[in-house]
Formats: sequence, C-alpha cells, structure tokens
Amino acid sequence: MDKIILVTGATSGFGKAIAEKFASQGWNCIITGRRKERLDELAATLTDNYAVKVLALHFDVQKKAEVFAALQGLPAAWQSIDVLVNNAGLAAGRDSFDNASLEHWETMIDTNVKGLLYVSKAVVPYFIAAGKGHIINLGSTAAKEVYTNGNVYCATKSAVDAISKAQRIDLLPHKIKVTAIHPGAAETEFSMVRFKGDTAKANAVYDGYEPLKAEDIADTTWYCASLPPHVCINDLVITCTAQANSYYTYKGA
Ligand code: NDP
Ligand code: 8X3
Repeated sequence: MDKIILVTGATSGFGKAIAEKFASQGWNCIITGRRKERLDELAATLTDNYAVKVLALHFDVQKKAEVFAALQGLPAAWQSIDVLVNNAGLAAGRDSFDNASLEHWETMIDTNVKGLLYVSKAVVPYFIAAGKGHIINLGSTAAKEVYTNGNVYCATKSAVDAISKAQRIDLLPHKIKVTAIHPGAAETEFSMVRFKGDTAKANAVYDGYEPLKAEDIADTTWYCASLPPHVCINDLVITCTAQANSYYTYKGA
C-alpha cells in the first residue's frame, strides 16, 4: 500500500530534503510552506524523479484558519497519512533579552509553537481514525540548553520538547508514535532567515567546522520512520562531530 508523509516547511532545508528522501523511497508526499513557486517546483521534481504523487498546500502555519482550511477535509486519497513531520520553523534575530524585539518573539512563538500545535491538531484526527500514526517534531539542541542571546528561540524549542512528551503520553491509546529530533547547527537557509539576509553573519555561524547538512536530518528522519511498528525513537539529539551541545562547538585551537 502507498505510504504518505506530510512535511511542513518543505520549500527549503530539512523539509525539502525530507520530502526528497521519502519520495526516493516511493512515498507519496504532502508538502507545505508559504512559497508556492518553490512548492510547485519541488512537486514537479518529486513527480518526475520518483513517480510518486504529490499534494502541494501553501499556507502560513501561524494562521489558524489557513491551517485548518488546508488540512481538514483532505481529499479521501490523501487522508491516510502515515507520518507527519512538524518541521516548519525559524529563528528571528539573536539578541539579548533586553534588546530583542517583541515582534521577533511573537513570530517565533506563533510559528514554532502555535503552528506546530495547529498542524498537529488538524492531522491527529486522521491518525485516530486509522488507529495508527507517527508525529515527528523538529526540536533543536536549543531545546536542551539555552544559549547566550537564544532566549525565546530556545524557549520555543523547549516547548516543542515538552509538547512532544505530552503528545507521546496522550496519544498512546491511539497507537500514535511521537519522535522529537533535536539537531544542532545545520547549514540551510536557517541563519539567512535568522539574520534577515545578512550573508556575512549567516556564513559566520558555520565558519571553522563542518556543520550538519539537510540530508543528514532527512536520513535520520527516514530511520525513525522506517522502524517496525513496535519501536519508537522518542527523543534524538544529533549534532555534527564538532559540536558537543548548544553552546560548545570546537572550531580549532
Ligand atoms: P530553512 O529556513 O531552510 O527552512 C524553514 C522552512 O520552514 C521553510 O520551508 C519555510 O517555508 C518554513 N516556514 C517558516 N515559517 C513558516 C510559516 N510561518 N508557515 C509555513 N512554513 C514556514 O530552515 P531549516 O530547514 O534549517 O529549519 C527547519 C526546522 O529545523 C525549523 O523548525 C528549525 O527551527 C529547526 N532546526 C534547524 C537547525 C539548523 O541549524 N538549521 C537546527 C535545529 C533545528 P516558507 O518560508 O516557504 O514558508
Ligand atoms: C538551530 C540551531 O544552534 O542556532 O536550532 O539553535 S541553533
């Protein structure tokens, strides 16, 4: 039977690589994001390269009405989702608590926390109806240790950690697996978004060591999703070899 993955934030970085990985294994993909052109491009690539079916839905996860309009009442053939990857997210700025902007904080909370909750709430009924399912939430090493000037980004990822634990308990009766994947630094568009297109600042994040790649996270996600029904990876921290935790990366002597 055809398998279906729904991955949010598939226009870039981890989400795009995850869609490509699962499509390469023959899974049909529901891909989401705000940038419609990129979604359409990815849909064409996946269809052409892997002969899978793709449903592209463009919406902003911050907007409750948009999320439910897009995900409730999916066409019947798309309702039997096997895996939901809550990946859409971002950091906005990296400023001290006293200097950080309220707007940045609100964007991160609305996207990383509320967006993940809205999408999960819209998809879980399909899992419950099927009597199975798998939610994979993208947290971060920032969920595990707060770092200097990481304040609200770290708080949103701690929330993802807590929500994952809560989902795991509450959704057990429905045989829904919940996995939280917590990556360290990975070179995607993440830092360009965080620093509003400041290339020098974004590149400096990855200077002096080899960070993770989006494909590393896609492979990890695939591993978690392809285990037998009785096995669930609950919590997985993955960093590049140069990184020990949220605030210690070895960049040479
Ligand atoms: P990218 O910036 O490359 O990708 C982010 C994706 O999220 C894009 O597809 C973007 O799509 C989507 N997105 C952002 N905001 C919204 C929104 N409001 N509504 C819908 N989609 C949205 O970053 P990454 O791939 O690196 O990040 C993916 C996830 O991994 C995030 O949750 C991030 O916090 C987390 N993470 C990243 C790490 C890193 O070092 N890169 C490390 C640990 C965790 P669009 O703009 O088209 O809407
Ligand atoms: C993204 C990685 O180190 O910027 O979650 O928090 S970090």
